[in-house]
Amino acid sequence: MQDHLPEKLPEQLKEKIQQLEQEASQELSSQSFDEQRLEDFRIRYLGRQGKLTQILKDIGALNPHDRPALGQLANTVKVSLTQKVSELAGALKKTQREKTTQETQIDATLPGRPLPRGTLHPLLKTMEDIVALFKCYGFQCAEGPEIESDYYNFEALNIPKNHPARDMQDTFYISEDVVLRTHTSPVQIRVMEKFKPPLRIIVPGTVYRHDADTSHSPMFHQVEGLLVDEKVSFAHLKGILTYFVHELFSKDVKVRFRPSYFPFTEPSAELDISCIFCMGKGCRVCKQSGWLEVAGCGMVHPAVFKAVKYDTEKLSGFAFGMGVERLTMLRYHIDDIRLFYDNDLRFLEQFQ
Ligand code: 2U9
Repeated sequence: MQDHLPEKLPEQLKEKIQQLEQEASQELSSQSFDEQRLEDFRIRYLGRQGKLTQILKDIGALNPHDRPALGQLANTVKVSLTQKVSELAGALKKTQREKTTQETQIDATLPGRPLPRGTLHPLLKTMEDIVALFKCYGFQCAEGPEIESDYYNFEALNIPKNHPARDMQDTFYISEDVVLRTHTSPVQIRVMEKFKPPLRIIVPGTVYRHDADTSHSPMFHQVEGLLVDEKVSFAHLKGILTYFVHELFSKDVKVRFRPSYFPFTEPSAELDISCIFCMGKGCRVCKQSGWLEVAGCGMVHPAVFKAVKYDTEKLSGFAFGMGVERLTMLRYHIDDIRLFYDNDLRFLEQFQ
């Protein structure tokens, strides 16, 4: 009967099973397991090619007489090992779960982390402050396109064909008839075309001129204003702008209106304020003059009213314009216009 193994094998197999049990138990208790090592262990002993599976196969080849006792022994070891592996796997899973919970658990007793607060860009802050002041005097805010037709940017504003402002050197042309607006004044034209007087509008916006140095940028910002009604005089213009300067800077600041020229206003003036750095005594900022230029202004030119079909006999109005960069540089003592556009947080965070 060559099906069965020789007679001395049962004893050897029994020893082998006992040895295997000892070896496996020792390995289980002496090593630290992670999921992968435990799986390797399981495969090594209990897998299809595992040591214990091999022994079970050998038992199958024994004399039927020897099989039950050894079979039982091997099965007891198998059940015990399987149970130990599954217990260890459960324990590993539990530790992993606890670790994850600890890592993700929210400690509600911890003080909250402060969120970094954003701030308005200093230019936007100045624009909003100016607009807010004029709203107090009954002005309404208006806005319009940055890409404009030659008509709205120049023609309707009494800027003739040969005027230097139209020069390629000063204006960004998109095509022969289309420009990047050089001032926000086209918005006032559009508003006048749409609405009848009385009118009080304040117009903040971005404008473009071919210019760049420490005090000029090709893209900059303006706030312009327009008031149209019957019997509006230069005295009203002086009154409102003086009031505005006192609010934006201080009541101690003096104002003066110096004759000037703009194609869209007549008469025209520059608005100067006493130097806020030297109180009018003369310094580097005011170039020893004691005065700072802050805005241009004047009475709306009749040619502009004609362009929008307003009755020049009955109506009059005043207009003004100011550069937001210049005013902001004066307000916060900034000496280089490029700081506004660098987006350097060390600069911007100073305006909390
Ligand atoms: C209409 C009629 C008149 C707006 C005006 C100025 C004078 C002026 C400059 C200030 C500094 C531009 O940013 S700056 O370089 N502006 O001096 N602007 S009067 O006059 C208008 C506007 C619209 C319909």
